[in-house]
Amino acid sequence: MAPAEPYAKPFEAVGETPVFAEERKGWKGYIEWERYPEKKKKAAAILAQYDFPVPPEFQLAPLPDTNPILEGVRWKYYHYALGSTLSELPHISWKYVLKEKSEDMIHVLQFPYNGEPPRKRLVETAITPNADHYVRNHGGIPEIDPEEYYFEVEGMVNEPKKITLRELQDESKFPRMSTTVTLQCSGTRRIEQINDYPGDGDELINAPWGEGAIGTARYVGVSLKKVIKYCGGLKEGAGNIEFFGADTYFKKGQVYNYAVSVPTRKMKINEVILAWEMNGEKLPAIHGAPLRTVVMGYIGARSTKWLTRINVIKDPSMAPVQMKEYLYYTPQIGKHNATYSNGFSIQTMPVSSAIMTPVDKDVVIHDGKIKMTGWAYSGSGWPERVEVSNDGGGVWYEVPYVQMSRKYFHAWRTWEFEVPVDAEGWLEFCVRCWDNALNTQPTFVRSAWNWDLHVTSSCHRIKIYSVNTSKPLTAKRLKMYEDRGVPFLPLTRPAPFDLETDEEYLEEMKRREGRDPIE
Ligand SMILES: Nc1nc2c(c(=O)[nH]1)N[C@H]1C(S)=C(S)[C@@H](COP(=O)(O)O)O[C@H]1N2
Ligand SMILES: [Mo]
Repeated sequence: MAPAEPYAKPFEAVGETPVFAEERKGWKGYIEWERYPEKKKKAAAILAQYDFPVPPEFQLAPLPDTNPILEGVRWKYYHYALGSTLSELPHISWKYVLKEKSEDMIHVLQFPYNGEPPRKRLVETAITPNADHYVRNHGGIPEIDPEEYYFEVEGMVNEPKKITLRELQDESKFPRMSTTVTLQCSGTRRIEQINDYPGDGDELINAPWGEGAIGTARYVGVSLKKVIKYCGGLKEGAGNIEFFGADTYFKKGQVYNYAVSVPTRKMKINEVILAWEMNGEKLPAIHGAPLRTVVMGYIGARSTKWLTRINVIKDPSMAPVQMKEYLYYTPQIGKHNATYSNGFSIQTMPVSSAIMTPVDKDVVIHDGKIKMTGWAYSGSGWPERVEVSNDGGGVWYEVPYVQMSRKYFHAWRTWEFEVPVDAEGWLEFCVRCWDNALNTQPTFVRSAWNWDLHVTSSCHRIKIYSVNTSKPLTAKRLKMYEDRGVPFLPLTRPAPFDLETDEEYLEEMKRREGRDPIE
């Protein structure tokens, strides 16, 4: 790996000066960029003075065996470079990780924070405890006093307004809504694409997610439709709704606030909620407190945290996260012919699923059935059937519906299943989900590999070493290990005893008529 570039200037010196002021009283870490083009220019000029460290190579090289797996040095330096309003954010954000997340999270990226829970625990409950819900941030975590909180609604609405949290929570003005929703990052299971064929690393590291960048919670809030109505409804020609977050985002030397958009249709069918409560608790800071959007069935990226502004526009947002990222390319498109317009813009999450236990490369001792657990999800419907194969996708077994968690319009189903297994040795298991419209999943990672490494929705595969004790010889051999106190693992260690006595061998050979025919 090439050493990081030397820094042209000492960042600490710059980091102590408040070059850019806080935008609002009671808000910490929020610089408004989108309303002030001059300020954006100034920030770009500051950033241009430095040689920032290059992102580490983590795709062509093995992933570091550390937790956090990746640190995000470059992104920290972006924040240091812009002065004291942002320079403390890497530190503050990490404090929230320690405070609000489970101790054993897999910290895929330290800053901006990206983390997923341990595989086994994620599917123990159909509703994910807040402390275990994955987190995907593009910047630092702003600290916002709920008493000082408001968001603006503007653009193609008849009566633009500022709405405080208190007002939004006033039930005489806005009826409440509560829905169980699965959020899934479109980068979920990216590591499988990387392992087969590396792709775009992106500047904000395209995190090497496993199967845990998905979580389910019950959110309470107000339907965006009610808020738009309160603002006098849409103006003629309104087509999309843009959401802005308070966090600062960087792309090719420019600064932005996090921003994305969804079609107005999504609001009209009550599939966008402005939420302040998650699983009966106040929305945690790391998940967007005091208020975030939750967009049902769409990739997690559209569910904007630390909401500052709702802007109704005609066409989809031209903010980088909407226009330049979350694109899905065909196999004819690679690094050197990808553009922003020639990829799909990923909005609705396709059907996907994963086996969470056992995990890849496990050695499993069983008596003819291996218990598996996992999840299944569809952004455009709900999982109707889950199937597991024990031979890499030839024969599929249906998971009985009683072993799947209940159906919701907008959430995953967790499942468990005892898969019949006869063979010994390495077996490839895979899972696929069918949703209510009979959509299912591509068979191999290769069938769906794409340069941007999004949406790894092919059948999730794991290799398991099967040790089947319903076979008398296997049961006997395991007993030999036990009786002699010989460790069973690692699998590759040779057995320190004979597999058969000479007498047993000769007797068996006689029964088999010897090695060769007699005549
Ligand atoms: N303001 C803001 N909103 C954001 C993001 C962000 O970085 N900033 N990340 C998005 C992405 S890519 C995902 S997958 C989800 C993750 O939500 P969670 O961290 O609450 O699980 O938040 C989305 N909303
Ligand atoms: Mo995401």
